[in-house]
Amino acid sequence: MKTYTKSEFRKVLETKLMNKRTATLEESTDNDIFYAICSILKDEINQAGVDTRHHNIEAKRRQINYLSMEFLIGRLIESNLLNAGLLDVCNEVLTELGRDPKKIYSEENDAGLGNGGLGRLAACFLDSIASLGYMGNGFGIRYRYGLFEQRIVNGTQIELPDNWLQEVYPWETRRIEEAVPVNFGGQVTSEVLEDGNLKFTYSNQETVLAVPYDVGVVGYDNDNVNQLRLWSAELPHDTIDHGDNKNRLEHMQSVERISGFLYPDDSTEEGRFLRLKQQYFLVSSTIQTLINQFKERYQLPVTDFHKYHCIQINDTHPTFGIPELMRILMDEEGLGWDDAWHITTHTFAYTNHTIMQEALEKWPVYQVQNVNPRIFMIINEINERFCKSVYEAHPEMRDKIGDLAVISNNVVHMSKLAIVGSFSVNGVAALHSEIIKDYTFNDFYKLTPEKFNNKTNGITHRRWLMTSNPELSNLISDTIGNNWVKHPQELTQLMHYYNDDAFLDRLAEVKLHNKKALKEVIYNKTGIEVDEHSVFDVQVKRLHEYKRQLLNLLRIIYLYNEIKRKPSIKIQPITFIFGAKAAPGYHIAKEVIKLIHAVANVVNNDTDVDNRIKVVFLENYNVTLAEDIMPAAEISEQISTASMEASGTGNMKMMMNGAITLGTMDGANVEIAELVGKENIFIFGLSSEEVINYQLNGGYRAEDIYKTDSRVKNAMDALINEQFGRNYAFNDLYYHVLTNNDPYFLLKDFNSYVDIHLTAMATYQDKRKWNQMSLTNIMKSGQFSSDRTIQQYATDIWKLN
Ligand code: CR1
Repeated sequence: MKTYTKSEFRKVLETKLMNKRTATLEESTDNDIFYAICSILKDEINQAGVDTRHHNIEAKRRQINYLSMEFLIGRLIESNLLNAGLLDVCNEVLTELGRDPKKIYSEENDAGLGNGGLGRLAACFLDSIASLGYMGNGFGIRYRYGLFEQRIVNGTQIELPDNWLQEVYPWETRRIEEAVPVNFGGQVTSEVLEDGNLKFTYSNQETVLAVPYDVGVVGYDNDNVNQLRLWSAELPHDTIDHGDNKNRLEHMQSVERISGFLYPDDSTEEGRFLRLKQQYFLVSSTIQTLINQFKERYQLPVTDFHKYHCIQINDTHPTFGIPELMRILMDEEGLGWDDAWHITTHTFAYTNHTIMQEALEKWPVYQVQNVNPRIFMIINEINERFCKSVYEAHPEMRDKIGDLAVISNNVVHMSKLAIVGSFSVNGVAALHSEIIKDYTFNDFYKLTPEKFNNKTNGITHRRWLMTSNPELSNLISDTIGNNWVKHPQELTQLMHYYNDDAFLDRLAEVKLHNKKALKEVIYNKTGIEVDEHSVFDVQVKRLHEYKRQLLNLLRIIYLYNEIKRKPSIKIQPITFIFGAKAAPGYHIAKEVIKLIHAVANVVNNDTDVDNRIKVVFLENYNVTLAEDIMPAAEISEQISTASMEASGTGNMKMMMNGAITLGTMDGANVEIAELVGKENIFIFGLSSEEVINYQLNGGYRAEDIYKTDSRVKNAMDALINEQFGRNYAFNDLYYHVLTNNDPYFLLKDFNSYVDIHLTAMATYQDKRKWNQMSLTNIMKSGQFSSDRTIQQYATDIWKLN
C-alpha cells in the first residue's frame, strides 16, 4: 500500500474533504474528517484487495472460508490505519491540525454483529488470517440491527435497537451483481431417471435474494486484503406477489427481516423459525457463491472443490452448510451421494464453543422441513447412512446408536450433524477440548478419535495491545525493539527487564496513565468519581449464571459488611468495574444487573466506606468500551464455574495489558496459569473434575453450606434482608440459588474466592512485586495472539500454503 509523508497525507485529506464532503479543512466537522480518512483508506484497500484476488486466483491458492453467524468487528478505522501503515502519519497530521484523533475515530459506529466471545473471536481471526498472508474470507450476515444497545434506567437494563447503519457504513461495498437466490420452503418431488438415478424437483419455493456487502480485511504490513462478505436479504425484483402477502411492502419487509437483527443470546436457542431461516440464508448464499466462483475462476471439475476450499464453521450455527453443499453437488452438479459426501466431509471443519446443554442447538424436525424440505431429506439420509455404518462397522457401539443419531425424538441435533459431516472437530482451549472428548462427545470420540483436536483461542495483539494501548505498546518497542509486532511470542524478550526498576516504574506509569483515562470514561458515563490509586478490579463479559457475576457481588457484599462491622479496618481501596449485557429474556441475568446497581448505590454512598470501595457498572459494554477498559485493568476476574467456560478471551486481553488473572482453573485460565506460573496468577475454587464429579452424582448440598457457614449466610441474606433494596427486591436471586441447589457452585466456591482476593490485595501492597507479576503476564501473552491460533488452524486443519 502507498505510504504518505505528512504533507502528502494532509493534501489527500484536503482533496477528499473537498470531493466527498464539499468542505475545506477549516470548516470540516469531525464527521467530515472521519469519512475523508475512510475514503483515503478505502482507495488503498480496494486496490490491494483487487491485487490480492488476482494473485490468489492466478496462483490457484487454497482458501479458508470462515462461516459465522457473528462477527463482532467493532470500529475498524484505527485497525485499518494501523494495518495499512498509516496510523502514525494520520495521528500526526490530525494533531498538527489541532484535531483530536480519538474524537475523530469515535465518529465510527461500533459494528456489533455478534454477542460476545464467539463473535469477537471471528473478527480477531479474520485480522490474523489476513496478517499472516493467507487467503481466507469471512461470511456472515449484515444484520440491519446488531446486538441491542443497553441502557440502564433505575438500575434496570433496557434494550434499544442498535441502528449501526443509520449513517453510511464506510467500509462496505454493495455487490448487487453477485447476489444469489436462496430458496425456502415449498415441496420436493422425485422421479427415477433412465439411468436409475433420482432427480429432485422443487416447487412453490419462496426465493429471497441474498445481496453481498463486502468489507475489506486488511493484513498488517503485507498488502494482503481479504474480504468479509456480509449477506443482506432482499425481495427479488421480479417476485410476483400472491394472496398471502397483503401488499408488496409487507412482503418486502417480511423478506428483509431475515437479515433484520442479530439474536441477542449466545447461550440459548429461542427456537425461532426466523433464526433458522437466517442460518440457512447464510450457508446457502455462501456455498452457492463458493461453488460458482470455484468453477468460474479455477476452471476445474467440481470434484476438486475440497482440494481448494476448506470451510470452518464457527459453532453449529452454520451446520446446514453440510446438507446444502450435498444438495448443490447432487441436485445441481449431478454427482452421486458417495462423491458428494466425500467432497463435503473433506471440506467442513467444526469448532465447538460451549458444552452448556442449553446452547447445543437442537431444531424440531418440522421446522427444518419448513425452512427447506430438501435440506431435511438430506439430513435424514446422512443420519440413516451414519447409523447404519455404526451398526455395521462398530458392533461394540450398537447400543449407543440412539445417542449418536443426528435425528432423534423428532429433533435435529446440530452438533452431531456437524461432527458427522466434518473432518475436524476442535475445542477452543486445552481443557475444553479434553472435556469434549471425555464427556460431551465421548461416543463420537470413540468412533473417530482422529477428528478431535484443540485450538486454543487467541486475540489480535494489533487491536488489543497496539491500537488500544499505545503507551504500553510504545514502551515495549522502546525497550526490546519492534520484532514482537510480527512475532508476538518475542514479547518474552521483556524478561531481561524483570529486575530493572526503571523499567518497572515506567510500566507502572503506563498503567496509571490508562487508569486515569478510564477514570474519565467512568466519570463521563456514570458521574461516579473513582480513585485512580485504587485497584481496578474488572469483570466484563456477557452476563450469565455460569460466569458468576453474582459470586463477585457476594464477595463485594462480604467486604462491605466487614467494613460496616469495623469501619476502621484497614483495606486496600478497590474499584470494582462491571460491564455486561444480559439477554433480554434472561430474567436471572437481569436481576444480577439490578443487584450490581443496588449494591453500587449503597456502597458508593456510605460514609463508613469512605470511598474505599467503589462499584461501577459501565453501560453498553461493547468492543469500543472494551478497548478503554482492558488497558486499565489490574485484576482480571475470570471466575466461571470450572468446566463451563470453554475458553474465554477477555482473560487473554487483560493479561496482555498487564492485569493479573484472579480465576478458576477453567477454560484458557488453565493455560495462562501454566505459562505464568502459579506465583503470577490467583487461582481459587473447585477444579473442573470436582465440578463434573458433583454433577454426575447429583450435586452437593447447598443448604448445608448456607446453614453452617456464617460468611456465606451473611452475604446471601443480604439479598433478602432489604440491605440493598426494599420489598425483598432480590428474593428471586436468593431462592434461585438455594432452591436449585446452587448449580453454579457459588456457595461452594465462596470462601476460597474471598480468601484469594485477600491474598491478591496483600500482594498489591508490594508494588515492585506486583509490577513484576504484571510484566510476567505481558511477556507471556504472545502465546495468546490469534496469530498463533491461526497458524495452528492453517497448518493442522486448513492445510493452507
Ligand atoms: C465461550 O463461552 C469462548 C468463546 C470463543 C463462547 C467462550 O468461553 O471464549 O465462545 N461460546 O470461543 C459461545 O458463545 C455459543 O457459545
